[in-house]
Amino acid sequence: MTIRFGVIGTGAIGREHIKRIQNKLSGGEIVAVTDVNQASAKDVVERFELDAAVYPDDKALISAENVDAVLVTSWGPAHEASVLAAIEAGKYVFVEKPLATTGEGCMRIVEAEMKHGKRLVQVGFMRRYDSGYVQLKEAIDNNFIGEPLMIRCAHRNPEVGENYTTDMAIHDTLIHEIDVLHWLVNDDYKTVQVTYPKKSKHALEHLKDPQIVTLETNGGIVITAEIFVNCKYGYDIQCEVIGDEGIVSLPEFQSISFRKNATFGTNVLNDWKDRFIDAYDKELQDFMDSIKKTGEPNGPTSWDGYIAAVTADAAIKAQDSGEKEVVSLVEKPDFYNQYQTI
Ligand code: NAI
Ligand code: ISE
Repeated sequence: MTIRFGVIGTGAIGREHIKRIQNKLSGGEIVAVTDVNQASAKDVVERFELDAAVYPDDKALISAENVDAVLVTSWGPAHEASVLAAIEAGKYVFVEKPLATTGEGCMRIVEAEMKHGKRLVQVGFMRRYDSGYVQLKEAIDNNFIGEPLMIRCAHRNPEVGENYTTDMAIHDTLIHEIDVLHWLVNDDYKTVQVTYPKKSKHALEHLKDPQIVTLETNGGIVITAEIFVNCKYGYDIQCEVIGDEGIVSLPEFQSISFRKNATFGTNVLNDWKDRFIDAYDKELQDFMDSIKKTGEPNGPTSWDGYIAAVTADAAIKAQDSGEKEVVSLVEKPDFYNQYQTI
């Protein structure tokens, strides 16, 4: 059985996912595409030589009979409407982060999925598939460092465009840490606070950069996450978990080291597309394999998307207030307790 995908949003990551489904992974094909920029959708079909129809909008694509699964790779604010329409039509959905841009939006998706009666949605929190984070999780779960007490991490991009705003540091960038860190330590967040160090001279006038986000979990773990999206030197993801018996750190991206011109060095990547390339492959392969095997996806759920969005909402509030803001989640519905996601 081949899973026939319809793609909503043929920008940067839409194109990456189309290429991997079409040329690299097994069991899927692209049969439909749409984009508010129709020229982009047509360009993708020609450029990648797809045997795919171009639809005028998401609704038309979702209702196409030959579309089994919808890949939502449009801008974050457009995700909710497409995901809800896909659930309504009973189609599988792989949606890039964020599931929706607010906790309320994610809750509407959670409710629609529960009403449908079985899982249809997987959220693109690909770090859970990254071998470095998987090794960290194994070490923590096996008590290798005792009880985790603190986590220090950094999410650095070389630069961002002028459309990138201060709140995007949370719902577009930090959202990856928000998801992966509570999964790492099997805990939920209690509070969040944001502080602003001295501003980088490379940040545009409207953007506060860098930012330091402090998260506290219900179990008392304190996490400090630096978000620095104009760091200039490269794309760099750091994570160190400090326990009462030792410390574990995320492995660096694998690269040759070199000795040259009186320097000992190693390369740093420049682009998110390369840093988690294996994880993107694995998450989509798992989505297809799991649907074929069990009839449902296996990766991060709508509930995971909800947790991330509620935490992001509190962090955005904390950006303005400067105070410690409470992260208040509703009780997890039984529907999602039955799923042992990765
Ligand atoms: P992009 O701007 O390159 O592409 C988005 C595309 O969606 C554009 O072509 C735009 O015209 C189209 N679009 C917007 N609204 C639409 C709608 N209602 N219907 C159809 N098409 C629509 O953005 P990019 O970087 O590809 O990001 C897309 C999504 O993927 C975002 O949610 C972003 O957060 C996420 N993302 C995830 C990454 C990851 O590491 N998992 C990395 C980069 C992006
Ligand atoms: C982008 O949308 C991503 O998801 C990247 O992983 C992240 O590093 C970047 O800051 C976001 O804008």
